[in-house]
Amino acid sequence: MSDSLKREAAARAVALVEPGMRLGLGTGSTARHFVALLGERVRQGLDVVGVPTSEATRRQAEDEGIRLTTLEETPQLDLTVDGADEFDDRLRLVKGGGGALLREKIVAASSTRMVVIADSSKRVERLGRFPLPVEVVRFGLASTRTAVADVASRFGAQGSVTLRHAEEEPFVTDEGHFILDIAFGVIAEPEAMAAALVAIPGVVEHGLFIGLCQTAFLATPDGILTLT
Ligand code: ABF
Repeated sequence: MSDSLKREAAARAVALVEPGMRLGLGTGSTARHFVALLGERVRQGLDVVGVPTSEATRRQAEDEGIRLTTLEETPQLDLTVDGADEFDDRLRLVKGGGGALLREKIVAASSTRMVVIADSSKRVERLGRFPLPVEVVRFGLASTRTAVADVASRFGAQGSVTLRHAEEEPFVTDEGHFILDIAFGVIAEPEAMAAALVAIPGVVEHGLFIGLCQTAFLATPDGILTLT
């Protein structure tokens, strides 16, 4: 999907921003357009504050001149705009392909409204096409991985549970954790599986975002589609 379509979806989200808003700033190539377009409006005088969901977004927002805050200073946000790896028509999302799922989920859960911006290739009938990221603490990795694999197979995983790597080394998140990616195919019962995953002691979070997103702006070759 072309970058200009992603930018159009981002532009729809920027149009929702009002003066004084407290914003969650997402991560990824689509959210990057949102931060860039927001930066343009800020330089035209729009006064907002933002909480970035990753160090990458923090750097971009600082370069754009967007005033930043933290959830300590600003625990309640008005609007979070973020990308997704896949989503269904009930606006259940899988996120975390970029490795920022933990901060993304904390920020989304602290927001009155979450808007997803994505290209239409991310829309699926049933979740599970994209491997589900699960953020885990480093201690006890082998035990946690076994427990995650047990849950995954109970909920229909067809493939493996893989420790994510970046350039030969295990990938480490902004919060200092590892990520396990579960190859599913189809996630049979997302809600029940989410509950089973968080019940494992070494699991910090998973990439299923359920009940957090109210609106999606989808870039399609025919224009922007809004899902609510
Ligand atoms: C973040 O960036 C993630 O949760 C998701 O992994 C990814 C989507 O990126 P893109 O917009 O580049 O497809 O939102």
